[in-house]
Amino acid sequence: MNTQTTAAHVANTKQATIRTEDSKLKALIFDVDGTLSDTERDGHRVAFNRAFDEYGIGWHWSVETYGKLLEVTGGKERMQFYVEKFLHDSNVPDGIMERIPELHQAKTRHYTELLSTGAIPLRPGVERLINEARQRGFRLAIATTTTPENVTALLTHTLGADSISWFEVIAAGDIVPAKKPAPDIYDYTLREMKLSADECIAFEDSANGLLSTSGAGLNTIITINDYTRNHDFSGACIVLDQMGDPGDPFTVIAGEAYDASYLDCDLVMKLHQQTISNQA
Ligand code: XBP
Ligand code: MG
Repeated sequence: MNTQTTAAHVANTKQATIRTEDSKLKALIFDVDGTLSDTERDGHRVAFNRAFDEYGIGWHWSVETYGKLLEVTGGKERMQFYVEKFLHDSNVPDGIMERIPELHQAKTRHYTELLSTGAIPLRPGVERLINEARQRGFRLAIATTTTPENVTALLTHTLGADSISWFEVIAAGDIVPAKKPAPDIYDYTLREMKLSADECIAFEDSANGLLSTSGAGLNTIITINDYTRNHDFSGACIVLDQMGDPGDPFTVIAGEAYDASYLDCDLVMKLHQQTISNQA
């Protein structure tokens, strides 16, 4: 599509509402940590520290250190990265690498306990968008690096236990060999749903997430958070500070929001149509 056609298309898209049945979009695929909920700083980080205390190994991950550790996705992989890149050999507890799986189980226990207190809510607009997508017949899935129990606990304590069944695929954790930024978890989700990448749109919060979706050929809506606001999001459909809600508008960091002030299915369909037209 040439520049003129693209401009005309964008102008049309701006005015028109796309009917669900006219959109090629069939499914919405959500990342969890940082996207559905701000889980890292006050959830995962705290749970890691509680597990370290429980095991008496004397580690403590500050908010700042944890930001650096987020370069690596996956809790077990993150602990290995910490040992290899952050500790001097003399500070490495004996046999710690072999104990990482056990330490990680303790971390998962602390994390799910934290979620059960209701301490970690969904981000603005998430519940509204999911409800609207369900009403309008979009298929839903989750593609995340975190442990499956963590997803179940988050959904149960925010949207209710029934919400687990709203997602036809919950792809999580070690289900694939390579975690994000590898595309494996999104490739797996697409295969399970028997959908092509251009029939879906993904929601992510981080550069690792975007590398993963892009590797799977998916278009991606980014909502940043404090840990990811300086990441490189080139190639995303749009970059927002949050999904927003009526009365709680988003800020557009990059991209075209078609005069919307919060992310709803109409805007999601416009963003999807715009990007698949540009790619044609
Ligand atoms: C999320 C993660 C996760 C959590 C920890 O990445 O990196 O590893 O921090 O989860 P993304 P576990 O949002 O890109 O999927 O400890 O359960 O592995
Ligand atoms: Mg994330």
